[in-house]
Parts: sequence; structure tokens; C-alpha cells
Amino acid sequence: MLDVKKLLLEDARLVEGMLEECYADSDEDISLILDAEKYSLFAGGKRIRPFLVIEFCRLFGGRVESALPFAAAIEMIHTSSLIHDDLPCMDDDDLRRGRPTNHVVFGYANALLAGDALLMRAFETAAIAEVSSDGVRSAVAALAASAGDFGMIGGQIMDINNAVREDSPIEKLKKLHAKKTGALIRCSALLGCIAAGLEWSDERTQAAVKYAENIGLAFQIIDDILDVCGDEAKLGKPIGSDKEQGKVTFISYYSIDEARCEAKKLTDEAISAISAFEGAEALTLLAEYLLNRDH
Ligand code: GRG
Repeated sequence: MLDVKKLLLEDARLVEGMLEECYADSDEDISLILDAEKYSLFAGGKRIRPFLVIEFCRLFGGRVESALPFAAAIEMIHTSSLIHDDLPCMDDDDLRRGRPTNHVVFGYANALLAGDALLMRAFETAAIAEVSSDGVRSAVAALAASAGDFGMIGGQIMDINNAVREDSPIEKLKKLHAKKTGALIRCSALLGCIAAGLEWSDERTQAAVKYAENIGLAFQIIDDILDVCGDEAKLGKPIGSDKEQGKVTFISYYSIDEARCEAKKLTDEAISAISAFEGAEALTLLAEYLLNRDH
């Protein structure tokens, strides 16, 4: 029986090797921003998005080496978004991944620029992937679209401007999270398929995207549950912040038990989308791990 925590650690090591290579160059005059980027990048995230890139690439017969630049790129974009999300002009959080947030350590302006620089690095890194030119082009377009106004930034805009109100249909909340959290998760699965040489129209790509859309939504529901009844020490960030900020969450629509049931249903649908493929155990275990996580 595979151990998902061990698999996550193994893939995390692979992507961290790639990230270290990307940050091997130094320059005394810009060490401040390089340090700020590395501070958040190597702060011990779960590396779920790189795992999806690597494991979908493996599942569909690709080489891990082809997936690593995409895995590093998506983690850079994710980290960039965390730095920006924590800024005083957004969520104004002091704790992330169990450590003081980037702006607390490096100051507002430097943190803002560190997030920007990570974003640029992501595209530079994706562009060097050893896949076909069409593959690189599709990957870069997918990364930009998933992070941009119709993707994560769109979700964040909906979030900070309170687009979802107490009386909004739940579909609107799902839309917000499909963008804010879901878009990068979906993109990770897609990048794994691209690294394996698959086209968008391939039924395996469609299955991977369906899996990712379902775990993405389940992931957010669990996040909302943890914000109500999680353990701050395990989460590495304060709980109760959604309520404090008056945010509408899945817990505004569901009881904790109903929310867990909904997350379980989505997880089952994710697993069944990929169950026909031989070797899907790692991704099955990941979906279950995310459902049962406590951080
Ligand atoms: C920089 C392109 C760009 C956009 C910034 C601030 C912003 C726009 C978007 C916010 C996006 C955001 C923070 C979404 C929440 C995603 C989420 C659930 C983060 C936690 O992910 P985990 O649990 O974290 O995978 P770790 O720390 O394990 O990596």
C-alpha cells in the first residue's frame, strides 16, 4: 500500500531540487529580493500543485524531468499569490506556513516585489521545459489564464469585493472558489498532461481536469471547515479569520457535517474520474488525504 505522505515528500524533494536550481544565481545588490522570494518559496508548503503535475505526467507515461519545470512554475505562482494575499491591502495576515508573513519580515514594498518576481520566474521556468514547442506554448497559456483575471485573480477580486453575499446562490460561491483556489489546481493537472505529451482533446486530459476540478472544490470546503474548527498550531495560521472578516463561506450554507458530506461526494467523483487508468493510486490517495487533512 502506498503512503501518500511519503509520496508527497518525495515529489516535494524533486520540485525543491528544481526550485533550488532556479535560485542558484546570486547578486549581492539584489540579495534582498532573492532572500524574500526564497523565504516564502522554501517555507514548507504541502507542494500539492507540484504533486499533481508530476503524478499526472507519470500516470500518462511522461518523464518526470519534463514535468519539473512546470511543477516549479506552478508552485512559484502559488507562493506569489500567498505573499500578495497576506499583504496589508488584502487579508493583512501575520502568519503563513507557520512563520511570520513575507511583508512582516521584509516590509510591504519588498514583499510586493518578491511576489511579482516569483510570478516572472514562473514563466521563465515553464518556458525551459523539455517538451514540444506546442507543449510549452499550451503550458504558458494555461499558467497565465489560470492565474489571471478569468482565473485566480478573478476569484480574489470577487472575494475582496464581497461579490458573494449571504443571500447569493451557492453557485456564486462555487464560482469564486473555482477561480481563486480551483484554477491553479486544475492547471496543475493540465500541466502534468501536457508534460506527458497529451493534447487538450485527449480523454485522459479531460479526466485529469475533471478530477482536479472536484478536488479543488473539496479542498476549499475543507479549508472553510478548518477555519471554524481547525488547530492553529497544525494550520500554521490563525483560525476564525473568515468569520472575523464577515466572509461568506461554505459554512454559511452547510452545517459542518453537511460540508464534510459534500466534500466527500466531490472527492468520490474525482476518484471515479481517474479510476479506469492503471497506476492512479497515488492520485486517489491524494484526493483522500486532502479530504481528511487537518492543515
Ligand atoms: C500573484 C497572480 C497573483 C495573484 C494574486 C492575492 C491573489 C491574487 C490571490 C489569492 C489566491 C489565494 C491565496 C487563494 C487561496 C489558495 C489556498 C487555498 C491556499 C492554501 O493552499 P495550500 O493549503 O498551502 O496548498 P501550502 O502552504 O501548503 O502551499
